[in-house]
Amino acid sequence: MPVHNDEIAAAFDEIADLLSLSGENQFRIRAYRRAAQTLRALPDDLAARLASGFDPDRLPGIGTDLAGKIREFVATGRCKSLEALRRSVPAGLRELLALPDIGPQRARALYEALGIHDLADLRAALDQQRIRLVPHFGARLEERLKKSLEARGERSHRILWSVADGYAQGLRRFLAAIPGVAQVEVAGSYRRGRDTVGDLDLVVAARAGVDVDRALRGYDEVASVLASGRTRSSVVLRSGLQVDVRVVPPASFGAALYYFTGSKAHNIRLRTIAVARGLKVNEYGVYRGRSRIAGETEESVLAAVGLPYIAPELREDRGEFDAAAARRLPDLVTLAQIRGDLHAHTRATDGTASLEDMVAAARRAGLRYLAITDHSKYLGAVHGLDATGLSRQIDQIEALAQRTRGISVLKGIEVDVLEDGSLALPDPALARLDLVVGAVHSQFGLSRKQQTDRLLRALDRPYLSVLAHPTARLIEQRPPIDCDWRLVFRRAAERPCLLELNAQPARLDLDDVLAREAAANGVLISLASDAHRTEDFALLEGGVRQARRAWLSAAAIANTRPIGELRRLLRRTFLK
Ligand code: DGT
Ligand code: CA
Ligand code: CA
Repeated sequence: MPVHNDEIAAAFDEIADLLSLSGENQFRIRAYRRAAQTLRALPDDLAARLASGFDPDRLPGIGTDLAGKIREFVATGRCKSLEALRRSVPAGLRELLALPDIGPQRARALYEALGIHDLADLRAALDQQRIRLVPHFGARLEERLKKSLEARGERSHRILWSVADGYAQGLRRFLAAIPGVAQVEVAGSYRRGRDTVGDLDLVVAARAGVDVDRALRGYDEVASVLASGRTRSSVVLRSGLQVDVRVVPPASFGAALYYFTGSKAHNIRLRTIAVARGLKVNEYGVYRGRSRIAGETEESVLAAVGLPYIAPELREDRGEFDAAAARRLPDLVTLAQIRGDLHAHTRATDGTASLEDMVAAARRAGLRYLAITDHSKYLGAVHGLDATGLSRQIDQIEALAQRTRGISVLKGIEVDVLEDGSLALPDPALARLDLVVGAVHSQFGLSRKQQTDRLLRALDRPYLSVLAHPTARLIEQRPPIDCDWRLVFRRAAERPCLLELNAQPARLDLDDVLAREAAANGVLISLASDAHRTEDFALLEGGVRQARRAWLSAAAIANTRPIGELRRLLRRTFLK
């Protein structure tokens, strides 16, 4: 069986985790982490390269020792030293590292003080309030751990919005084609634009007598049927995704769409408001006594309780009713308002397309400006640019900008924010750029204090225009870094430095809650694709969805500005 890069990378990450749990020195641990990153970023399978005589120690950050392990893994599918480590460290201890507040030191402290071996032990200790007894832990950390454990349970079977979208579109088309079906919408968390989706909820308006349930059971992706009936069906697709379908008469479509869009908390609040006005709301309409006064459209439902339209992205019971009642709902940003993109890669580092092709693709996507921000040298995962490489790219961009019409090309870099908050390239190398995008790509597990200091120090560097994907989370794969965001937001606002809302589907970072808080603290947002391929500018749409969930209007987003204004803004981010 061929061994894929991902599997070797996962083994190296596991070794790094286990080494850190056994208190091994940081240098060795980092070497494994960097090697894992390198492997994940390779465009082709290393096993195939080895077969044709390639020596893995020619890869950046991979020395003889790691090269030997790669060869062993490719040849035998195993890694003996990993197996030895697994025997010496309790298996479940590594699970603890997946929690945002727990790094190796805390995991070991829990193990030594309370004999906590795994998440189940942790859960029990939390229930018994024993965690606060461990030195340096305390009741507040206990509370946070409880929350992240709950969030984890909820998260484990959620899929990315972008993945759900593939299923949703197919289902919508299928249901819409059933004779007698008037309207179909995908509701639930999908419609609210949450970054992950638990299951899909579709609302169908159909004439009486149309058997939507039977048609659905004939959909070729259906693996099993959970519930079946005239008005509601639930099925599970082959992928494991659950789909709930509700069928209502056309006159109730708005009310049903409203009800099944949720969120639950939003619905409950709406019902309370209705009750205070002597009305009743359910999935069939709004009622005064027995008479139905609204329900055909969502607007009619809200109007019946005296409110203007509330966009689905806002329906989380996070203040939208008060804002609606005061007629102060935000004028939410739209994709059409995004004029440019401040984060994109080319083949010069880990992108797949040339500078020229990326710029042409951005123009085709309707953008008026594009910043090229390839990686700096430090990140072991890719062939990053050093000062000389960057200088050469700057020349290329200037030459290209000269002969390009219809789109402005900005000179940038995505430079690593190192552990001490310094940047991976010296200031003079950055001075010729239009913008500097800083990003954390390593040392995700630092304590809250260390991580906050790191970002605050980065924000004191003379050249820093944008902090990219600030929390460094990867949905379902890596928790956000721990940080006192309020301090970072305040510093970013006064400096100024933009904070990014990265539109990669697994990042969507800042998330909705933090992006809203950042904007409330006066921070301007860069809504960026982080494109690595020419197709990636389409990802901006998902970023806009998250921005809308964050209550952002065009004014809160830097790259809705015309190029002249944007350039002035970027110049202010350079402190000298
Ligand atoms: P998910 O599937 O976990 O990503 O999240 P949702 O929001 O799609 O939740 P889901 O699929 O359980 O239900 C879809 C919508 O139906 C939900 O957002 C609001 C509505 N709903 C479900 N259960 C209740 C309920 O008990 N009360 C009220 N008022 N609404 C509910
Ligand atoms: Ca759902
Ligand atoms: Ca559902």
